Amino acid sequence: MNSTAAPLVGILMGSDSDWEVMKEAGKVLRDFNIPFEMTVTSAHRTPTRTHDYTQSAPERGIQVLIVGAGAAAHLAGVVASITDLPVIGVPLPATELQGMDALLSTVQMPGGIPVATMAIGKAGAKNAALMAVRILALNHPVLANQYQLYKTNMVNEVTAKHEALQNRLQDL
Ligand code: RP5
Repeated sequence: MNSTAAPLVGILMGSDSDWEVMKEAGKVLRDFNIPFEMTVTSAHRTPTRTHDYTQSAPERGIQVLIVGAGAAAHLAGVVASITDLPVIGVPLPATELQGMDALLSTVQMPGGIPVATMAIGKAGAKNAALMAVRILALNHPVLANQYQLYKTNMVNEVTAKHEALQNRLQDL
């Protein structure tokens, strides 16, 4: 894929304080050369901006939305209520509740408006991007091949870890 082409994925986050976690999604998309954009917008603080960004996303070529938010994290659900694009939610650990508040706010959608909710935090942000890769790969064979290679590399890494563990066992 051409990473400088028009963005296919939009990443929304409720605050700039979400950047440290949400950049993990950006890293994955960058590694797959998927063009993406990122924006800060809040369901509660900037509802009009959230509405306008989401409504204009399809006409700008966006095919998948990744939405990270912490606390009373309604952003992914609100976005999913505005658009028919697939919405992947990432609950963020922004308060003393360490993400449990955001997890429940994001995952407990009423029937009718789906949000594909990932794990809390960095693993969730990473998996959100990988889910976007899987969705886009349905119509981009090059991406499907890249994803197969990604999985092969993961298998090789685990095998290498197993072998390193055998060496450590010898030293017990
Ligand atoms: C949420 O509130 C944001 O997504 C963020 O995780 C959390 C705290 O935001 P700030 O007070 O740091 O701007 O809306």
